[in-house]
Amino acid sequence: RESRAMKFQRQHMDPDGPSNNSNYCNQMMRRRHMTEGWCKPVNTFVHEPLVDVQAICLQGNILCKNGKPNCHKSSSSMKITDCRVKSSSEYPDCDYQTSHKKRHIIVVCEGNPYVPVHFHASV
Ligand code: T3P
Repeated sequence: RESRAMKFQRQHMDPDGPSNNSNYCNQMMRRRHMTEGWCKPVNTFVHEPLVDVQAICLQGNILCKNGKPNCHKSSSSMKITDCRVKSSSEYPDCDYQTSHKKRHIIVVCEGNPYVPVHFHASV
């Protein structure tokens, strides 16, 4: 079965992207299986090498909103794409707004090896 670390990579990693088109989120949310059963409302893809995203777990340790100490903020800003479902979207025709940004990202890390398992926010 899929580990939490593999799930993070499926949902949030696209190092070679983004392809330069406004359909990016519609294609990627489907291709990465986030439009099955529902349209996942918000999802961020990170366009940086996997090793650089994994390294965030060794950077800027911050308290998570739930009080746990395993949130980490990237020391540099990263290329990301936010996908947000449009209010007019109706399952199963999941329709997303695509927004390319450069932001610091906050991830939750877990396990041994200590790797990202959850995308928390961009700031
Ligand atoms: P996951 O836990 O599968 O990584 O917070 C609920 C979900 O929304 C969570 O999914 C992360 C995702 N999310 C983003 O991908 N980008 C964002 O900027 C925010 C706020 C949430």
